[in-house]
Amino acid sequence: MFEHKDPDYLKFIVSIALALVVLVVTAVIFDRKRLFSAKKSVFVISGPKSSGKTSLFELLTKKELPVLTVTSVEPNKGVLNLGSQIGSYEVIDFPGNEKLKSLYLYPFLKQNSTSLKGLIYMIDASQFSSEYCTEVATDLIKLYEITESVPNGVDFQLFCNKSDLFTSKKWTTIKTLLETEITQICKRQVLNLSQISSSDDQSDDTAGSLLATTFGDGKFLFERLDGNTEFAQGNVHKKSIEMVSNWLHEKAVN
Ligand SMILES: Nc1nc2c(ncn2[C@@H]2O[C@H](COP(=O)(O)OP(=O)(O)OP(=O)(O)O)[C@@H](O)[C@H]2O)c(=O)[nH]1
Ligand SMILES: [Mg+2]
Repeated sequence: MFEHKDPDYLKFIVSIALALVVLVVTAVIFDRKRLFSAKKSVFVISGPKSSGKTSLFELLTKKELPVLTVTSVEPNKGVLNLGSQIGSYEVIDFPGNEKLKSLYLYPFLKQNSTSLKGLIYMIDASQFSSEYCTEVATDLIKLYEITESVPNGVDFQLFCNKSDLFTSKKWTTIKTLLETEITQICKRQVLNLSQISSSDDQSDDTAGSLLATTFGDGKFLFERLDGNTEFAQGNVHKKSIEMVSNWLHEKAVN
């Protein structure tokens, strides 16, 4: 009797063992997938000096305005709590100083561009002179060269801060001025590169080719970027940041 049952018993043991092996292999594959698919969990705050980045960072992370801010000399990291249903995200406020951006911001973006939920770019709308416009346009080109190199790019919100000051420009005006300025800068870059490449075949034309894709009828348009760039305005001083909060919620759930 036992001689007839043994093979069945063995088959049963082998099936169980096989099922276990399949389970373990699936678990390993699933974990590897999780390891390699970057979790988008960081919001970055960037922009020119004194535009209000640290003030916004404190308001978002501590729900209150700082009594006094000084020029940041290193990034501020904090937790952005978007409620129990959405969860928490890391938020980093980078200093606006040019040298500090090269030290902290650009390397961070290059290493973490796939884990970025979005980037809030703060502008002081009350100081938007032609020099300030050139500074912002140049800075945005540098950022887009990094963020547009990842699939689907990175979403930006260009927050025009300090709307409480009577000299501040509307976001619609700022958007038009920036598109014109970025067009001019890119055209100059493309021209310079074509002059260099005619004398030096080894020249690198990534900046020109990347931004050339965002031109329509010879003009740069924010809408043509892979990442979505939205404009908003308000003022951190009076805690008028609904447009930032709405954008953060929208990006977090998507
Ligand atoms: N009027 C007005 N002032 C603001 C507003 N937001 C920030 N400020 C002031 O702008 C100044 C600079 O603010 P910060 O938050 O330190 O600016 P930042 O962008 O972090 O500057 P850096 O760290 O140097 O890059 C401070 O004196 C703030 O009080 C605003 O909405 N309206
Ligand atoms: Mg600061």
